Amino acid sequence: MQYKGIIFDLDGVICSTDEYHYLAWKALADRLGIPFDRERNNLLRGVSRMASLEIILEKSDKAYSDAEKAAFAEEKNTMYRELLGRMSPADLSDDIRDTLNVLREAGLKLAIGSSSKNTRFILERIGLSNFFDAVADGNCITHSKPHPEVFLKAAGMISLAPDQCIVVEDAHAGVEAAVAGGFDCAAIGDAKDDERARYHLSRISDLLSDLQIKD
Ligand code: B16
Ligand code: MG
Repeated sequence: MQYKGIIFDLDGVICSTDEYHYLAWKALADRLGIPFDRERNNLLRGVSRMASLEIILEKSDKAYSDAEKAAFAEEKNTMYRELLGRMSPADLSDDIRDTLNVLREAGLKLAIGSSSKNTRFILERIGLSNFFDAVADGNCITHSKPHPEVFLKAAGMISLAPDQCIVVEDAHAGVEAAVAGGFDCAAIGDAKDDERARYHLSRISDLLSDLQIKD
């Protein structure tokens, strides 16, 4: 097997916090009278908090100051964290848990590469605080996906080159980031059919057969 490490996106790959992002952004958009639906929410996948807010405000006919925008982002994040607080290890699917364990037993280095500044909190909620060999997240980058910075950071943390790792992503912006960084990508969920990805997963455990780790 050509890979020595796997870098997982978090939201939409390891857990379904993407629905909580939607509910929190939707509450803010409704309060401001801005049209927002699940289709528009898909544009926010993998994108940083402030860049997500800018996409939502594109549909507003009002101009807001930087201070107002910062307050909106804070308001959304407070609602989002309240929803995250309800998560528990039961929110980790059997498919993800079993796959992670098989990959670990196969000797692969496992890392997280997420745009989210709430990554540590989420990992704690789902009982994976101490599972990964490295966590690169929104707190340690200056450029959000589709820039490859977060994946390059994660690869550096596990001392591997991009061509020794595969990135698992659910966002088109994340697939773009992986490819731009020189990584092979396995796409799942919203980005499953993205042609830039080398593998197309219906579920995470497909990774085991695609990488010939387990039939
Ligand atoms: P936060 P990922 C991304 O996480 C989400 O997909 C994206 O919707 C969100 O805006 C971004 O994190 C920032 O999240 O507000 O928690 O810092 O998919 O890269 O794991
Ligand atoms: Mg994601």
